[in-house]
Amino acid sequence: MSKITELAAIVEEGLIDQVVPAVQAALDEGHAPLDILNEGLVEPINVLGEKFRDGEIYVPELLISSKGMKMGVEVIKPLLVSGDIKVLGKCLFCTVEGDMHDIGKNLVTLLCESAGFEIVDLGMDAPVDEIVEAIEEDDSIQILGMSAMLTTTMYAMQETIEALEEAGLRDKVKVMVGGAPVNQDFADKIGADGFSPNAPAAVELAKKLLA
Ligand code: B1M
Repeated sequence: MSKITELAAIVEEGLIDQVVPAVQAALDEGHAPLDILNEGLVEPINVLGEKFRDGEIYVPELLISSKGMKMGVEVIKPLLVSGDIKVLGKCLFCTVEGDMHDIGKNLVTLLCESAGFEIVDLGMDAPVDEIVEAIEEDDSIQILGMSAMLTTTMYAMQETIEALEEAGLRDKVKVMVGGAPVNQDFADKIGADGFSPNAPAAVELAKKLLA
């Protein structure tokens, strides 16, 4: 069994004390940091997502494994983010109001940062007013990226775009959206500038929006 497979099993089983040594073991075995991230840390969360949907596991198991994944990402992060890359632009990222899912948003943030974007991260459950205020106060922000994972919270993206319009700030930033319930049709409907289905595609979209 490869060290990445072992890591994935550790994250899935929620054995969080073993995550950091297992990430190190996968690195020592010669695996690329991005492969360790995708196959060893994100994939087990996807597997758990299906088990959660099917009622095989509950919120506490998800929380423990999510925590384990984050611990692993902290080890990988410095290896993905190089110190001497050209700054491509500045993005404000958040998960929208009422939504506590930040794993996907953190991955998008991590990959955009490692591609060369400067990031302001408002975290999860970000109130509309706080987003608008942050954009108003920082002239260098060029992209607003919003993540939503619940069908009930995705409409906060629309509210945010409307609030930006009301504040006369809509033309100041490009707006990109993502998250499991979001798709291109929804992005078009709410007047976003772009949608991406995953983190690597989000990096390409951010580059395209600023081209
Ligand atoms: Co929640 N949850 N959850 N949950 N949870 C889902 C989303 C759900 C689909 C599970 C299910 O029922 N099958 C369901 C939503 C149903 C719906 O709305 N239709 C659900 C539910 C119901 C809930 C609660 C209501 C459960 C409860 O309390 N009864 C509750 C809500 C809390 C709240 O937000 N107010 C809740 C809580 C939680 C935890 C806290 C336990 C935990 C989150 C921990 C955390 O994030 N810190 C959690 C988790 C882990 C999930 C699942 C299992 C996994 C989500 C995840 O992290 N996936 C999820 C089921 C699923 O999606 N399979 C589920 C891995 C991640 C890498 O993928 O986030 O999709 P994802 O991100 C991708 C893309 O979407 C995209 O790129 C990312 C990387 O490739 N992307 C972007 C994301 N944001 C982007 C932004 C961009 C571009 C691309 O541009 C800006």
